[in-house]
Amino acid sequence: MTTQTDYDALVIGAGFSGLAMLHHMREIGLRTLVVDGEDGIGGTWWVNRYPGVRTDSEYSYYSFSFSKEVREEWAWSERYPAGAEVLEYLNFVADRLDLRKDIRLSTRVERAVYDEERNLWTVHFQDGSSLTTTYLISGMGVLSQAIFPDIDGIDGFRGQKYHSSMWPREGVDLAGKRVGLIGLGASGIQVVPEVAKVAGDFFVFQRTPNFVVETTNDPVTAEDMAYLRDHYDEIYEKAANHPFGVAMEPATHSTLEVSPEERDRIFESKWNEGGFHFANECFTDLATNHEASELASAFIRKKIHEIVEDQAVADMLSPTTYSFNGKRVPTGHNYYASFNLPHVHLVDTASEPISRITEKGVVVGDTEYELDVLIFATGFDAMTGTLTKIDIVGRGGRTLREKWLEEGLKSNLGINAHGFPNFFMSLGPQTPYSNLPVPIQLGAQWLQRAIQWARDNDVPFLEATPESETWWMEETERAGKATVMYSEGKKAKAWFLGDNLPGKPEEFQVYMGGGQVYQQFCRQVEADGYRSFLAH
Ligand code: N01
Repeated sequence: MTTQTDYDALVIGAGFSGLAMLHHMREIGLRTLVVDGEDGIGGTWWVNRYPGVRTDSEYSYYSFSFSKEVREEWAWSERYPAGAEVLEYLNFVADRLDLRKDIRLSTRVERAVYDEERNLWTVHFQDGSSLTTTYLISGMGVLSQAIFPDIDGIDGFRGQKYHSSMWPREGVDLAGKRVGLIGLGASGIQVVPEVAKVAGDFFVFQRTPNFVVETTNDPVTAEDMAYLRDHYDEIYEKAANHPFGVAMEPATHSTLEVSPEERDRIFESKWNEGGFHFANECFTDLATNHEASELASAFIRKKIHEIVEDQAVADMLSPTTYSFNGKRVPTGHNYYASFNLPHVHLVDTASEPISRITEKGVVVGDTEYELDVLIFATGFDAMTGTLTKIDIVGRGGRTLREKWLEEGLKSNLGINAHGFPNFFMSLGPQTPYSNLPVPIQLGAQWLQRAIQWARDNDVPFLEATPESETWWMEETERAGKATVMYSEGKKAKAWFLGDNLPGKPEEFQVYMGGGQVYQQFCRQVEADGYRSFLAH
């Protein structure tokens, strides 16, 4: 049945996902609108403006490959582009592909309701207005729903208080101030060296140390960009075929099959290449074998003890309760060396937790650390947070939030959930753990083909079958449990399992079986005539 709607496709979110979706939906002639609650394009990169914010991936594969114009005309300036440069890139993409005219900013979605009779979605906005659309697409981001910790007295702090992902656009003057930081995931790790440069006294409250892979941030030269342009497709293919979406050489040997000397030589050379090269290029099994991961852990602990002068501080910075790859590995830019500065103080809150926050600062044990500024880099309600915060109301008046609470986290390949016809997710939960522009682009291209197929074949809606959801839930769990992220007894508490948020069920939020494997599953769905998306 065809009912007239305001739009064919409405996309929520104007970040990487929203821009890719708009371009690809337009290509098949869909009247498409992107809405975003913020007043700028960029999504994650619009809101995350904390000191030190930059990509953890290298410039050559942190971008789209689908536009020849963008590839030819855009030039990156740093190996790990800063947040402001990524934001510029996304604005460049929006201008170059003429996307802006179909993007409505400062337009926040509150509720979207599926009308079974008419087979359309009505999207309701915060200002009371609404629009109808045939296809509703979420590009709301996977790490966008910020969380503050549940610490006594948090609201009573009288100084300046910021979450890393809600950093004021005009910046914050930290010069000479007493600054505190809670949270040492990828965000906090980037904050440390930058705040250390300017703060008067800097108190870093650490509950769980991380295995940080240090790197250097060299300038990107004209020759580098010329090489990238000449090899774009090849580099993109490499990233698309890599389990984590990075254009890196796949490792060939197990950590356990080489001599200790050879192992150390490889660890050392990849450590020197920096960042994700260490995580991805040393050996095949650093993410899947505990013994292998422990050997990498020992190597990094040794590095920490070489870089950090005070060995007691080095001990504190060395993770022991889980091993390397047990949580998302952050890239460091002089992270460990920052702790050699006399005004940077590491406070261990594992042995003695933060008991409360007062008007003046943070209390650990009997000690009150008085602060002018308190930064929370305490993470997100990852993967599902944006989708469950608003009401996405499917068949029978049931929200996605209710479905996942009642049935567990279920979707077909993270693309669609049963009960929500023609509702699609870019980077939905249970999609690959990856350098994200790659699955974003591939996801938009897959959806373009799927919708085109549905229209060509008079299929009124695509909707995951219950069987496909069960299959994908089991496969996601199988793949997750095969990694060092999961092990009884020695497991990191982190967002990919949902256990960074009290009350959130422990379920793999991401697919750990590899981006290239995931893409094969997606291609198989097409080859099978989208059968697993043809419920009813
Ligand atoms: O958040 P996180 P994030 N008391 O959840 C601590 C992506 N990203 O914003 O480990 C004390 O990783 C918590 O401590 P613990 C990337 O995918 C990408 O840093 O639970 N501490 C942890 O240290 C990343 O994985 C990039 O003991 C508390 C921290 O807060 C994801 O975003 C850059 C606490 C939260 O770490 C999320 O990273 C940045 C409490 N009550 C982020 N509650 C790039 O690629 C929480 N913590 C550039």
